[in-house]
Amino acid sequence: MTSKMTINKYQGKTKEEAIEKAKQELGEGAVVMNVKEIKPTGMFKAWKSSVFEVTAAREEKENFVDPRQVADLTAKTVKTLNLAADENISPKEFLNDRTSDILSGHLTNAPELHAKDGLEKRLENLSNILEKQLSVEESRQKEVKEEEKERQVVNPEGLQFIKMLYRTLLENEVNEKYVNQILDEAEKVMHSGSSVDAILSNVYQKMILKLGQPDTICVSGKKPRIIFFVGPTGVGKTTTIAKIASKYKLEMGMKIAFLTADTYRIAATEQLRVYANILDAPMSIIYSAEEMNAAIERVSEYDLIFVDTAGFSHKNDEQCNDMKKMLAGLDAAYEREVYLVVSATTKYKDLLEIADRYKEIADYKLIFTKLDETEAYGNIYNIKMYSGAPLSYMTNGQNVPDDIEEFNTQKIVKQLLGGR
Ligand SMILES: Nc1nc2c(ncn2[C@@H]2O[C@H](COP(=O)(O)OP(=O)(O)OP(=O)(O)O)[C@@H](O)[C@H]2O)c(=O)[nH]1
Ligand SMILES: [Mg+2]
Repeated sequence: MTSKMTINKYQGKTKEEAIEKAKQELGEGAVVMNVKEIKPTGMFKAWKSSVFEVTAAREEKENFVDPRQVADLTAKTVKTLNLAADENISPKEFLNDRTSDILSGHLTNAPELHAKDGLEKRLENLSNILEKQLSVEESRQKEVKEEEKERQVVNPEGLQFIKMLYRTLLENEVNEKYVNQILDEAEKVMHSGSSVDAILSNVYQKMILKLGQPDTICVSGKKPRIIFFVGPTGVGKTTTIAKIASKYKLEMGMKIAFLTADTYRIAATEQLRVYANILDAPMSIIYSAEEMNAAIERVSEYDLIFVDTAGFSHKNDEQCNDMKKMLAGLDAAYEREVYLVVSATTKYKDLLEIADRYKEIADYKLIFTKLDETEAYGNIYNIKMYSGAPLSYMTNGQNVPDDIEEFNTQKIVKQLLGGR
């Protein structure tokens, strides 16, 4: 599973311009690690504008990890850790510590708290750490000879730190197999001289790469673009449509229209109607794929057509089939995107089933809602890893249109690692 990583910095007048440059050089698989605004300095700073510097990376291997392979990996972790044994901390103790501390609730003793403060500070300062590590690692790579690499031993301080990261990730409900995978990969590139900062920046980079670059609505393609929102009941599909549609209409001046296939519940269509009226956008109610195509035909000169659907339980076969038919019935001339909307508060096991169920319907991108209702974002990581689907948006409240942003990978990874 080891892989080569290319990492570089790119500047632009805007964040988007810098990311574009990164994509040109690193390819579409480029992932943004960090965005820094460089404020002008010097005598004429008032006349100069900021420059945006983006640190982007690309890993030369597929992002998607088959969950079945992860099980193997977890088993392998034991072996890797044996190699990383240190005289002061035997690998066995270390491994046991990883889990037993959690189980026995020894999470909040004083030194641990102190260490956590340090972790939070480090995460706040992460862009500097990343930069420093970039140059340190470059020069080290040249120094370290191959056979030396094989004898890598992590120092006790490093091991303690890894243990703390392990606990923090578990506390944030990242599934244990993924936690092991992350730390296992990080341990492979560690050596006796690895500082705590080096470990942190390595783990951070690994996680960002795994989550991949967010993929939101494509507005440069053919018009009209049909955007479907599917997902379980009550997760926030209709609200999220209203938020996204508002942004495209009000901030980008696009022509938008709504369709709703949510005809199962009384008054379900009324909710979308209210938003359609506010945004002065046409809305049609559709009962079949034929009606959908006819309705799209009527607004075919529009940029984006948002399709709201009825939430249904992943256990409901009939509704699942109806949805499959509806999506499959879309006239092939139209370009479509499908977003699976899920709540960050849903239980891990249910999310796995939901991810599988909706895969039968279509390839989707993921939207996570209700981030304001939980502290533990581990499921975001878990479901991304399990489904391999791109991340797109995240929402954090009921306010339309404000409580939404493009998926902020850096922010989420920092939180998962114990930042605020
Ligand atoms: N706290 C919080 N509430 C949200 C968020 N997004 C949506 N909601 C609320 O969740 C509830 C359900 O939202 P809807 O948009 O109706 O959900 P839906 O998925 O369309 O529901 P159905 O159509 O019944 O399947 C509403 O009270 C929303 O205000 C969010 O990000 N945070
Ligand atoms: Mg709805």
